[in-house]
Amino acid sequence: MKATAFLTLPLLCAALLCGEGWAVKPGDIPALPPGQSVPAPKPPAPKPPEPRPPAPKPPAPTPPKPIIPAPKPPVQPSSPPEIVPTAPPRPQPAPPLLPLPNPPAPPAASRPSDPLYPQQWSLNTIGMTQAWAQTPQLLNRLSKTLPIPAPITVAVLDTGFINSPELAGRVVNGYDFVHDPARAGDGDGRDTDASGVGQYAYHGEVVANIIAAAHDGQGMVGINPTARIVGVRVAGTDGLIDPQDLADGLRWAAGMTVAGVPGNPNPAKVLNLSLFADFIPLTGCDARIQQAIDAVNAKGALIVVGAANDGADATGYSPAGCRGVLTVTSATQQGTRPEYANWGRSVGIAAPGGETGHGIVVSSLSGPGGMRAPEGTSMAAPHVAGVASLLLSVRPRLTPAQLRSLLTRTATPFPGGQCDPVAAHTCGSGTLNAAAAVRAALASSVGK
Ligand SMILES: [Ca+2]
Ligand SMILES: [Ca+2]
Repeated sequence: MKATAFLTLPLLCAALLCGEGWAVKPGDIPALPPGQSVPAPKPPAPKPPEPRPPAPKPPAPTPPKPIIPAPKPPVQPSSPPEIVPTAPPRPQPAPPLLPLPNPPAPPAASRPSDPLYPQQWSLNTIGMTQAWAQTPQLLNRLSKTLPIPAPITVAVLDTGFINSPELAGRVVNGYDFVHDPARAGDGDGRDTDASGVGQYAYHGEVVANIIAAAHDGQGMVGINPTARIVGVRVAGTDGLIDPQDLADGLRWAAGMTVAGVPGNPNPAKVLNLSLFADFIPLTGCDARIQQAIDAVNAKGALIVVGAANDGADATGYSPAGCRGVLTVTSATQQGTRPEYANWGRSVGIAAPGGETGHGIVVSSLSGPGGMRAPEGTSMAAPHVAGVASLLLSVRPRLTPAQLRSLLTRTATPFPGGQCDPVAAHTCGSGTLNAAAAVRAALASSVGK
């Protein structure tokens, strides 16, 4: 393994930015799959002040609701019942002057019936209901009542591909870039099967679900339920990321050539990186990663990056401290910086990332009861990536720079103008505001 790999040794969760608190609710330590132990990710290294799950207790997945609701007829289109105009009883011949009983109906799916939705507080925080209401053509896609926009492809560079039912038919097994067989856990180095392996495989799954989970009356809802996900594996079973694997994965995800690797038939317009590599010492952006970022930007794809969970300046991290990425830190529901969240001038925007006892509720095949509630900047970044994909759905020609601008200038200001009492601990321009971002995009023809 190359020298840089040593730099990626600390905690897995550090590399993956998962903050480790995957069971967020008080007293809710989920039972791990057999043979696993609670991710006590951190070896020696400088352990971030990350919030730890409360004392272990038997799995009592807080969510009152079952994840997988009563069996539904298999092929039921997820179109919201309300929307799909149940053939309105023919309007009378004479156009009534009085408004019809049902007003111009808020777009059907803007109020999903998925059982975890009421617990997905982060979606309210960023104004998703209002954002969806402005994009009815997306949510009505399955009902075929409106023109179908071309789906936007988002690459999730992470622990790999998981065939989540939330992404049925919209998730692609990308490529396994983990070159080191000793860390890959699948018996070889790079190969065409990007399937997640090991106890951290869920990480890429939940990130993808935050971005694109179906509004199908089951589990959770995603930010852009029409997006397509390409699962690109860059993290080993140890959860760590080798800089060269990441650099190659970045290029491939955007559709560029990587020696020895078949081309990506599904080039992405948005890349989500809830991770970092090369972080000890924190010397700043790795040159290989910066070059890959520059190439991806030139190709016209936006790179969204988690700021990491060390409660430190994100500038030293790769890729959080690199040029040309949109670095996302976590904000609480109140718009303040959770202790674990990195900060500083390289951070462009904040988004909900969860806190101890108040995590980001997600569907997860391997989670207790089919759900988890992790926290960390790993969860904040995909909120931004999801909204970016929504913006591209309505304005497909927006450039990475235009997307960054739209997202940051429409953000909700922090209370009192600061996310943290310490002035230097900045969190970007504010907290992600999906409703305002979509409104601004639709108000302009830029990128149309
Ligand atoms: Ca492999
Ligand atoms: Ca769902």
